[in-house]
Amino acid sequence: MQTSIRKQLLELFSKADGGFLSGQMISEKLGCSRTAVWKHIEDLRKEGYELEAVRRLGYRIAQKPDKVTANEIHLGLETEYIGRHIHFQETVDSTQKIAARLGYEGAPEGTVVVAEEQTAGRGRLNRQWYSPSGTGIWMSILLRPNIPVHQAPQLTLLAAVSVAQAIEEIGITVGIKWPNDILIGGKKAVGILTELQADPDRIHAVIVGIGINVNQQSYHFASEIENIATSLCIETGTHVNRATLMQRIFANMEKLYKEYLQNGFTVIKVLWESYAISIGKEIKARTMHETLIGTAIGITDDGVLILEEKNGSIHYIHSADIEI
Ligand code: BT5
Repeated sequence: MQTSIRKQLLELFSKADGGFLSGQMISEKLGCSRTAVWKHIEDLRKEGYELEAVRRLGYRIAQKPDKVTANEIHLGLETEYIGRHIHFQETVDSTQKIAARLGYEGAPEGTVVVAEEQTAGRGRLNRQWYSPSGTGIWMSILLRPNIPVHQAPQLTLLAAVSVAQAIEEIGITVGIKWPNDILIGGKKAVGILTELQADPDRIHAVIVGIGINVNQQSYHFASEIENIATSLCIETGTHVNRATLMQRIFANMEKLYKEYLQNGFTVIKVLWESYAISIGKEIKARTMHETLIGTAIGITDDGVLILEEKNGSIHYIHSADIEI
């Protein structure tokens, strides 16, 4: 099917929001015959769409295919700019790398790079991030906030809240472990990695990389992580549509991001704290230079973790691995 016709057809279905569209109406809007409409519908079926056809009512999309291509994400997307430009590739080394290139090339704010599979997905400090094909959401979101460089870590927390909200919307209780892990029942389901393109005094782009285990079963996990990782499917017992979840994340994120740019970090901080599982607890924080044990007493307005040792000394932690 020509991509432009397919796009127009999907847009019509998107506007119908799960309702029926008559064959007559589709043929008028697309400027093609009823037979051509039927062919286009068959092509969509071949792509994995479940289309219901009812006499006199027409067609409606009962189920989108579980792919994370631009079409699937755009169908029903409610945002103004996050997710409006999708760069999809079946397999990539790392979506962060592609987003970084697009960032330098001037891609607009809200551009999303997403892949079905990453062969060299990475976490902080170049740690490996397992990203097997077709099971998770492996994406990088490009933002261009006009904020001081030192405030950029706040965007990791903002991203974590957007994802936490979207997962809660499908009925799962989550907790956020500072700064970037979303845990379900103590196991990691989401990791977030924020990288910057900046001069000392100006941010050009923030690339928020988000990895979400969605439809993996336990046997999909590599042995190194099988005891520490979980997926949304394992937790709910049902398959979760990834494109729909991405749309919810983009909608939440855009709302929070607008609030953040207008009114600062306060609201995000309060929301983040409502999910935080490390605050008020005894933690071990491994930084690049030392290991500290103490109570996590909160985060600063810049998103920095505050740890109080038994002797009362206070430490401000910008980056560390936390054990609770
Ligand atoms: C993170 O790092 O948690 C950030 C992960 C960010 C991944 C996304 S995917 C899209 C974008 N493109 C990329 O290349 N990266 C981003 P960190 O806090 O350093 O945690 C890494 C650790 O998490 C590893 O050392 C493993 O122990 C564990 N891990 C690796 N893969 C995992 C998975 N799929 N699920 C749960 N835990 C995992």
